[in-house]
Amino acid sequence: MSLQNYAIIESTLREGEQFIGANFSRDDKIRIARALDAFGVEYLELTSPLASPGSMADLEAITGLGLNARVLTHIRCRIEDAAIALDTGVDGLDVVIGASSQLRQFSHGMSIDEIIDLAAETLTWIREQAPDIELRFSTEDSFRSEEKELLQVYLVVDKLGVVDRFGVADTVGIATPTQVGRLVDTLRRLTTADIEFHGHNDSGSAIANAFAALEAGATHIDTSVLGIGERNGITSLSGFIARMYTHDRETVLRQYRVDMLRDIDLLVADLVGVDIPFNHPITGYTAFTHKAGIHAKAILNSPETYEALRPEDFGLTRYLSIAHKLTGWNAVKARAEQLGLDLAPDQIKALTRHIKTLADERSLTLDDVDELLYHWAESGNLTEESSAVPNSAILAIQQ
Ligand code: HCA
Ligand code: CU
Repeated sequence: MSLQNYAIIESTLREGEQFIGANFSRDDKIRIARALDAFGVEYLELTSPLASPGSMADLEAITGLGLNARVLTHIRCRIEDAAIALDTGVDGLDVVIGASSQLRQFSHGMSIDEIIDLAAETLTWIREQAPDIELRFSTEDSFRSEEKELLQVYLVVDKLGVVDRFGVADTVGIATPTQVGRLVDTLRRLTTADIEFHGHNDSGSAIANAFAALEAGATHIDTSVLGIGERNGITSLSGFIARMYTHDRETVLRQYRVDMLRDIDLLVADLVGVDIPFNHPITGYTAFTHKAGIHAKAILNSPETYEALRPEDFGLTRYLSIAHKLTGWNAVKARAEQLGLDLAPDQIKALTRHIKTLADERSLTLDDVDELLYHWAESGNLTEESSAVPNSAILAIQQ
């Protein structure tokens, strides 16, 4: 059910602000918020108004934009924080408290009973003040917490009947998909609220863990653009979309403007001073490149042979790389046709062998291959042997 019906809580403006390179101005935040809203995320999560005077003003500016996305802010489990956050006009509060022994010992120093009392008091107070606000309660570091203690906290809060959603957080990025699935499943069986998953990527499992959470019945997934956040961040928006698209393309295309992803990733990459990683799902520059001759041949016949995602759905194009030793004659032929050159099949095959021999000796560019193609097309009956002597095309390659 929730694999077709989930919501994205886009946290570039909260978790993403905790990325080392992020220092968003109000204008930056508004640009990001508008872009994500146009893309179709259901929620935007923003930094707590208590973080700084500017954070409060930014939050008020964004709640005032009249976006379709619901605007949430992320606060500590304290009545003082909630009182200030409620005054900003947000649609919802994401309340968090650490429950792991590490956090209890080295962060806030509270026992489980104290955590339960504080959560009950704070959440009940918020619900009294704001009957219609969307209220989420989450525990930081859920996957290094004692499950028995964790459940004690969630069960008491659930009984209060004041929250709309529980969150679980893999704060240090160590959970496996199986562990995530198990905890989400347990919460789904024992509690009544929706379930949100927030996962860090320290061990590279953030996207898989988000999917496992949905499979087990979670309803909300936290993402950030390019995955930016503390350390190496959380589930990336493009990565999550790629994962959901390969599961159910129609739902994703109906729900989100996926053709905006590259511009959104570029916008945030630019603002935080990084490149889009070359291997980033969908938007990395190698995401739709094909190299080996065997792959190129199949791609030319039918792209889905080697593509689970269709680049055109994302407003992108595939790229066949042909200037290397692994090239194949079908790819070289396709390039000749693209250039409008008339070369016989034997010539194409001979030229392909020639390219491979050259590529064994030096790296080639597409321009080099194009020049050879033009040269062979002009010379008509050029053979491998006759082209092996220096000619203008080969000299050009040698430069
Ligand atoms: C942090 C907090 C958090 C909170 C996640 C949540 C985490 O450490 O900055 O509220 O669900 O990763 O635990 O981002
Ligand atoms: Cu986090």
